[in-house]
Amino acid sequence: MRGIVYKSTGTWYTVKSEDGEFFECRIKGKFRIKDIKSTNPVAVGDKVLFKIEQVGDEVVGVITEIEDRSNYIIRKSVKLSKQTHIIAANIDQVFLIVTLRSPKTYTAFIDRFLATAEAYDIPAILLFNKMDIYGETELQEVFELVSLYQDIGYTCHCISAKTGSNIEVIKTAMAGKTSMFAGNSGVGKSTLINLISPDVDIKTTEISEQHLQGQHTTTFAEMYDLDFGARIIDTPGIKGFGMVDMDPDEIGDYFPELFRLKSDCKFNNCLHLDEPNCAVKRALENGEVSSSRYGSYVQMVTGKEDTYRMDSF
Ligand SMILES: Nc1nc2c(ncn2[C@@H]2O[C@H](COP(=O)(O)OP(=O)(O)OP(=O)(O)O)[C@@H](O)[C@H]2O)c(=O)[nH]1
Ligand SMILES: [Mg+2]
Ligand SMILES: [Zn+2]
Repeated sequence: MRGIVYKSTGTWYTVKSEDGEFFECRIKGKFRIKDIKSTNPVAVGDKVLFKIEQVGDEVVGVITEIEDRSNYIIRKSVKLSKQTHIIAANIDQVFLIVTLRSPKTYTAFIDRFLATAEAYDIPAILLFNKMDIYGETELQEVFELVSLYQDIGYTCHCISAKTGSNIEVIKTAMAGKTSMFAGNSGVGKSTLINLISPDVDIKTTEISEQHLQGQHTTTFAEMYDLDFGARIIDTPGIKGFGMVDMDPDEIGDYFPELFRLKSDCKFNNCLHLDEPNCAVKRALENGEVSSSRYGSYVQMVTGKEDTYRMDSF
């Protein structure tokens, strides 16, 4: 039988078959996934083959095979450990919820998130939430950000999870797909999910991870079916995606507007910092590349994200 993993505890996996029936499954044998040392071979979102076995009086599912993943997100299981934990796989899109106030979402956070999504190969969509509370200056700022990120190629929507404004657009974008929601604490993830699908009770980040800072305990994601034919993956305790280690020379590839300019730089390994005849620096000077984006890029390349990483991104 063929199915998708909706939940995992590390030993048991809840798999939904193509007929829509849920089975509690175990894994048989060893699964090796190329290039990654993972503490868990099967993750939420995985497409699997499984069979039903009779063990005594009990009927249990046994996962026998995992299909190739289109993408997956990981996090280190313990700080500094080489072992990684796969949080979820086969994600069609991720929505980053952004607010200008209560709380303020900084462009450094947005840019790091978007770069990580690029590295993971997951399409990202920006949702500017709490549109109902902004004054004129803030609205102006939202529109500038929308224009900035749309020009780069990201889809943006302005919404209010409180008034329901523009929510249909998001439901349409989600239909038939597996989505994730991310964003700082308080931006409205739970409110939005409750609005979209009132009968799904998702617990998002209720436990403060403060005391666990830097430790990164195992996080289990869970997938939910929404009534309009969408799937949503919830990853408690993660406001972004887990972590990816990026080499300084690949970070530029995850900023689409910088990547497009790279071939015009004098050096093909240009980091766009102090190299001569750099197309990115030129574009920055004439305003074609935004200074906030460039600033985020430099921050990431020069490794100033270490404190940020501690911040359970
Ligand atoms: N005015 C206004 N308030 C909102 C909107 N969306 C959410 N809120 C409020 O913002 C607060 C935080 O919303 P939550 O949905 O709990 O935020 P969250 O992103 O789930 O936060 P964590 O679970 O801590 O990660 C709540 O008081 C919501 O009522 C909105 O569009 N407009
Ligand atoms: Mg929440
Ligand atoms: Zn350059």
